Amino acid sequence: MSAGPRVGLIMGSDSDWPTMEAAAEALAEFGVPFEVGVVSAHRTPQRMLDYAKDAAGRGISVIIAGAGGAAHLPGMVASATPLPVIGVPVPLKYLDGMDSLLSIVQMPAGVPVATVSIGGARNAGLLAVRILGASDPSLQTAMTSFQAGLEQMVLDKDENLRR
Ligand code: RP5
Repeated sequence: MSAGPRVGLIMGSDSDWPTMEAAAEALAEFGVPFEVGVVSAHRTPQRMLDYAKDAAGRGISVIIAGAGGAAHLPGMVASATPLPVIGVPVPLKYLDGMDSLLSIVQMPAGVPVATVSIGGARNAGLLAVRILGASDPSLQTAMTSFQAGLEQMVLDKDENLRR
């Protein structure tokens, strides 16, 4: 397996980072190597196409793309790569992120983007881990332990409430 990044974590602007950082944290928790970059569908369209076209050849297996407002980055990247793309709707000042969500989720047939919730970057990171885990037994085992931890957390909270 390549020692290079396996997940490409990109966003339309550095202003998206406070939201997207949670995806990076999730990937780091599982020890998944990733790269981070700003790739704008509207301001750097050629860079976006180059990134999408080159990613698989560079050993990237999953792309997480976050954008806000007229959030075309995830869909456009998905149109130019065979890799799975996870879209993160970044909430901006207006419209509570509904604009971002609808821009990302309503893809035409044939070009899928796995869209997480508004601001759901942590789940995007965890979904990337699950996708990689389908062909990486140690990662899948780590995800199973993580899920057991979630279950235990709920059981502990339940027990605390009952005291
Ligand atoms: C989108 O425009 C970016 O993803 C960001 O969410 C939004 C605003 O970008 P900035 O004006 O803050 O650079 O393309």
